[in-house]
Amino acid sequence: QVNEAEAVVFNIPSYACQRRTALDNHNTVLTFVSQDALSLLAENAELSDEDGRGVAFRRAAAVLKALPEPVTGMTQLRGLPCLGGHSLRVIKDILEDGASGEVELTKESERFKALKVLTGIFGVGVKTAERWIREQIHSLQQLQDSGQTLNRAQQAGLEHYDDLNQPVTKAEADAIGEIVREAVMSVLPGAQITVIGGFRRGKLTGHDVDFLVTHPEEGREVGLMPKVVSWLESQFSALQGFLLYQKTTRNSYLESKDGPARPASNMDRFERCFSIFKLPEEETRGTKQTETLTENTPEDTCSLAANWQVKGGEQMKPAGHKAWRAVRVDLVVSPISQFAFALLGWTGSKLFERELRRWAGHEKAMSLSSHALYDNKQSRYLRATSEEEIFAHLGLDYIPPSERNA
Ligand code: DCP
Ligand code: MG
Repeated sequence: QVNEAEAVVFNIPSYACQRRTALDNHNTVLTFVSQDALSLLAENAELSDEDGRGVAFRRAAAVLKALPEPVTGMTQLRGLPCLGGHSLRVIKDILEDGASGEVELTKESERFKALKVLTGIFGVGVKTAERWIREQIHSLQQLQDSGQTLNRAQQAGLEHYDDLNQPVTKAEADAIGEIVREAVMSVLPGAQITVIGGFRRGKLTGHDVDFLVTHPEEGREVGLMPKVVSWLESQFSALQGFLLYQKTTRNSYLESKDGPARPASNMDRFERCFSIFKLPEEETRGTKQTETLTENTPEDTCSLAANWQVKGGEQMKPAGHKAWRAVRVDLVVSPISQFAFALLGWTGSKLFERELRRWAGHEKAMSLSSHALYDNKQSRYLRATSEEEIFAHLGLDYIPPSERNA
């Protein structure tokens, strides 16, 4: 029994919101492989509408990320939370053989590949993808040939498929941030804009860019989004970003029937805009190219003419190369009274958020949403004006955004 106890090398708490998970985890060599493996199995479960299994794999992957050093043998994993039999089998295979047969089979399965391709289209969820697969649609080409009716979001998603599946860089996120700031400030001076999601956690790339907008005076933020959208849509100059697609949903918090004891778990009711931005490329990498081009003599320019197109007499791009790229951008508007909850709820990671809500419910008899925190024992809402206060209400040590990368 003493040996058993000694075998527990790592001691980490069971909820991801009790742990610090940096982007750059200490456990890169071996667990990096198994982590990808577990994340892939999680993704496969989520794509198969098996959310329970998905979460189990996500939790297991997050435990590996939080370990202070690389795993070298299975005995080190004894006593760790969230590692079920299935996850342990996968890790064991990788430690012993360098790969997991199950993961390799999943990766290669036609169904998984088709689900990934089809749900990779903005506006297409698992249900739609499954329906298409039942109709023998496995690829974008087959989808186009099938004559399926696509909604506006899916049409935009298909049209900009390559751009939207290419990770957004930090530089691009910053450039989008400048455009959003200008738009918001033009229509509501004094508003505050905060980057949320993965970029707030310090990620260097993301699948989209997320922003939270508020105003220090409660109520001034009402109806902001349509004005921001109009401003963005009215900017058609080559140097300004504008919207390729947008869908705005208004704030429905007050009229919702969620009730304090059951706030909608991860659905929130803020005014929100799902959009696809048209980001001019010179916003992020133009300076360098312009410098090179201006150094060119007219003869150089002419000799390049076969491969380069002169546009408007000043812009030069490879022939057929567009001067912009499509980027997914999410805008959320929160009243200042709910700002701390919105900020915490929208910074992620998704698993960290899920674990915060599970901790609140199971360990503290509280209900946490992106709008509020309700104490079921005291039957009252707990106010907070900062994320630190919310962690304190929940009896958790404060974890900064950069360490919420569970
Ligand atoms: N979120 C939420 N409710 C939603 C959508 C998102 O609470 N309906 C939260 C959880 C996410 C964060 O907002 O962590 C941002 O969502 P993203 O899907 O953009 O996730 P990330 O920004 O973390 O990752 P990525 O880099 O892929 O964009
Ligand atoms: Mg994001």
